[in-house]
Amino acid sequence: MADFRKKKLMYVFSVFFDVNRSGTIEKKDFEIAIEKICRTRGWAEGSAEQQKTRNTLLQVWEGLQQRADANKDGQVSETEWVQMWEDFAKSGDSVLEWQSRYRDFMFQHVDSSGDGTIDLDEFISVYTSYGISEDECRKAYSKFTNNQSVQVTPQVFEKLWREFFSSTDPEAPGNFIFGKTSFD
Ligand SMILES: [Ca+2]
Ligand SMILES: [Ca+2]
Repeated sequence: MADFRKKKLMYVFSVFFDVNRSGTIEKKDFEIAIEKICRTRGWAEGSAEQQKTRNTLLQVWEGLQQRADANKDGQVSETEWVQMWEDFAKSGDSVLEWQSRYRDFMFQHVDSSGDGTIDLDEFISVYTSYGISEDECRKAYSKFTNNQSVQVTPQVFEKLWREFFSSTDPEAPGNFIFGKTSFD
């Protein structure tokens, strides 16, 4: 796999999936993510929103585990993660079910106003919660929206998302949708 693509995949692994920084992705990471999201949004345990978030993210985990956890130890290691993306690229599939589920979840999560586009403030609010600086978020947003000239609708987001995971072109706008502007 191209080094550049691998760096992007490892960035997403560490910052968005391995939430507890244990070095592997496991169910616990999703449990923590669910709790954090619901706390941030003020959704009580047992509320409809909390249950929906929980169901969706646990489905993402199950789908990811099924595809990636080759040795069935309940953890997705870095090697397994990269291998899954290699296999995926070779398969010719356009998207796996867990990937589109996670993508749609993230879109709805970031679009907190629910107007069908991700604006800069919404982007900053969510991506800084993953530890990315506000300045970096601004730069990244500007890059993938071509200086805010592109409206981030679900269709645009889907295209950028696909670019992030597949493109080897360092200038592809999709490279920046996870808030990072350089992978050197
Ligand atoms: Ca972990
Ligand atoms: Ca494993």
